[in-house]
Order: sequence, then structure tokens, then C-alpha cells
Amino acid sequence: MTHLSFLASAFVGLSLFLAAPAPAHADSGISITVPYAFATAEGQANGAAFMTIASPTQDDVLTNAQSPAAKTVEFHEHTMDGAVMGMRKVDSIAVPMDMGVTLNPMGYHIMLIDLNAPLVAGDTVPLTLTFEKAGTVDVTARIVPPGTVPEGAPAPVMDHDMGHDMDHSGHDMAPAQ
Ligand SMILES: [Cu+2]
Repeated sequence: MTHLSFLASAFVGLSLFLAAPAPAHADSGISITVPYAFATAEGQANGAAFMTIASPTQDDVLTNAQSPAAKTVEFHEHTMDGAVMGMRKVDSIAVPMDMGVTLNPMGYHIMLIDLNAPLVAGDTVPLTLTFEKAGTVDVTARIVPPGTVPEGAPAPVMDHDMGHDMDHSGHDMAPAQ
């Protein structure tokens, strides 16, 4: 399965769970809410991880991520050109003090490239995130079936800053409510 069809099926299969977030506290002041990753099929090379990141006391920047589960970890940005979904690598992800940032299948995500083993739903995958100011934060992402959103995680919404040249008037990719 290509990454694009992976994201597409994830998008189509979204189920919405809205519940009070239970932040995982880190010493740095960074708080990570409901980190999760999509399970992968046998032979699928890449996976993706998502979470909500808050930095209550300062603007920060997520500059690096690593995981023992994958040989390479990158940050990606979901893109939309008309109705065609794609993604591009980004060097870092800003975490504004007031807003934080939510990584989700329709926005930024952490790409686990060249997985050592398939990600199995019900298991967890460790990630080490590095922030410009807060330093290193370890998180444990729950692995969920592709296209699902774990309880407490916000439903994916397209970031309006993304999707350059996107025609908002007629495409059929808007999240169903
Ligand atoms: Cu990606």
C-alpha cells in the first residue's frame, strides 16, 4: 500500500471520538496529548504517528524525532492539490505557545520510514522528540487501526494554511460531519 492510499483510506475511515484529553506530562513544560500511530500491514514500509503538542510557557519548535521502530523518522506535511492528496517533508514543526500544534492525518505527521517490523494495533511505539527549547521528550504512541482516532484525540481537520491553490468551493474531500 502506498503512503498516499494509506492516508486516503485513513481519511475515509475516520471515526470521531471526542473526549476530554488526558495530557501526558513531561518535565520540560511540553505536554503531549494522546500520541498514536496507525497499524501497518505486513510489508508496508512506512507508518505515521500523530499527537497534540502544547507548550504552555513559550513558543517552541519540534526539530527532531527518533524511534527504535524505524530506520528513519521525518516530519511531513499533508498537502492537497485540488482533490489530490500528497505530502512533503518539512524540517521542523512550530509549536506556538498559545495554540500548540496537532499532528493528524490531514496535517503534519511524524513519518516512520523503513519500519523494522509492522506496527501492530494494541501495541505501542516509542518516540523521542527533540524540541529547540524544551529539549528531549519521550512519548509512547498507542498503535490503532489505520483510519481510527483514539479516544481523546481530536478529529483530523485540514489546516487552512495548507493545500496551496486548493479550491474550497467544489471538492469532495471535506471531512464529513
Ligand atoms: Cu508522510
